[in-house]
Amino acid sequence: MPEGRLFIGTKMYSSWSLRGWLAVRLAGLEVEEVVIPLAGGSTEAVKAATPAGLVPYLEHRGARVWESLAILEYCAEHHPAIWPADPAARATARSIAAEMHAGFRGLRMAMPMTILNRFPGARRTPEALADIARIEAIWREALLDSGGPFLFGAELTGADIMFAPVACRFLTWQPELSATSQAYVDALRAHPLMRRWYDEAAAEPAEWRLPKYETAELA
Ligand SMILES: N[C@@H](CCC(=O)N[C@@H](CS)C(=O)NCC(=O)O)C(=O)O
Repeated sequence: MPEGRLFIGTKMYSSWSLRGWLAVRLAGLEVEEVVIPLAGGSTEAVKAATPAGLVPYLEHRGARVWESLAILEYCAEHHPAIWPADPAARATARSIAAEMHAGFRGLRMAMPMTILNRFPGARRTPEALADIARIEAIWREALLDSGGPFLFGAELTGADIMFAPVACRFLTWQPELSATSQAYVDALRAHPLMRRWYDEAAAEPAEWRLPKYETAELA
């Protein structure tokens, strides 16, 4: 019997939904999944179903949670292993998760998540490349400390969840990456929950495709 609902957008495109979904699935919350096809901004069905007009949005045992970082924290209350056990590592993990949540607009604007497509080498804007350099520095430092394959060791944490859509973007747009970053992207892609998300995205109806995310050309 489901204990609530998780509202998300089109799996092909909705990067924030992927974060909320990974957290909820990793925590094992029993919720019904409501997938709303996105219209490319201001989707009426999203506005009608969610407090902030954005997905992801979680309802669980009377709690109403929106914003992906808040959903991550809610899930961590049910599944503490979402954050590293060591307090110093946990502080770093929360810092980089917050940095991802608040920033990297250059990357997000130039290289949207469109996971069924491959556009190698396209849209390497200066702003995107600057963001990628910072992301690679974050990953390098964490992976060096932890030994990988995930940022804080053997298990997926909230920091990995926040960067999972970045791995999707890198698989599509294929900017030049260090061997360390590429290995991390491949580890994320191989995680069972990511495999499930990609499979479910591939099964979405063709009518949900949005032309602006199906091309390497900038509008
Ligand atoms: N800060 C929000 C961002 C959520 C967001 O921008 N979601 C997009 C989809 S990826 C959305 O709902 N857009 C409205 C729409 O497409 O109608 C979060 O962390 O959850």
